[in-house]
Amino acid sequence: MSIKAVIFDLDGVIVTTDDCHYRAWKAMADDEGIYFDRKINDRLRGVSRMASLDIVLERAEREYSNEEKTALAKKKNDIYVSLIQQLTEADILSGVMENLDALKQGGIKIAIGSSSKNTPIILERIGLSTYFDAVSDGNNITKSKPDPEVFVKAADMLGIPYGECMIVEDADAGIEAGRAAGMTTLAVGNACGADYHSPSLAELSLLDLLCDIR
Ligand code: B16
Ligand code: MG
Repeated sequence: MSIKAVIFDLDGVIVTTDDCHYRAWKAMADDEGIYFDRKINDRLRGVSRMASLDIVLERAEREYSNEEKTALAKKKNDIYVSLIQQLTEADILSGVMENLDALKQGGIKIAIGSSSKNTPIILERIGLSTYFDAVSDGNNITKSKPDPEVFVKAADMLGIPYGECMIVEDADAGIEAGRAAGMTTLAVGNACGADYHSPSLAELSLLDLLCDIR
């Protein structure tokens, strides 16, 4: 098998936190009188908190100072963190645990590669804090997806060459990041530009796919 490790995005691939992000941004935008909908929210997938805020503020009727932006990002995050306290193992997406267990049994390393600074809270809430071989997230990177940094750091933690890693993503920015890292890419859902696509992990045996890739 030429792929030795699979690096998973978190929001939208492992767990259903994407709706919590939407509700938190929507509450913040409504308070400011800024138009925000699910189509705009889709542009925030995989994008860092501050870069996401800049996208939300495209619809604002005035300029915001850096201090105001920091306060708005904190306000959104406070709402988001309160929402994700409700997460449980039941919020792990369908097909995820079956695939993760099979990869582990097949000797494939597994890691998280997420832009989110809230990754440790989310993994703790869903009972997977110690499950992955490596966790690379928004707390150990300086550049967000589509920069490859988060995936490169995950591969370095695992000690696996980039060309022997596959990334699994739900966001265009994440697929771009994986490609920039020289990794094989699998898109779940609507993300574009990947080597492989699947509607979700419930429809796919990742281990079988890796065996097919020579
Ligand atoms: P936070 P992922 C990303 O996570 C989300 O898709 C994106 O919507 C969010 O803005 C970003 O994390 C930062 O999250 O505000 O919690 O640090 O998809 O890369 O797992
Ligand atoms: Mg995602």
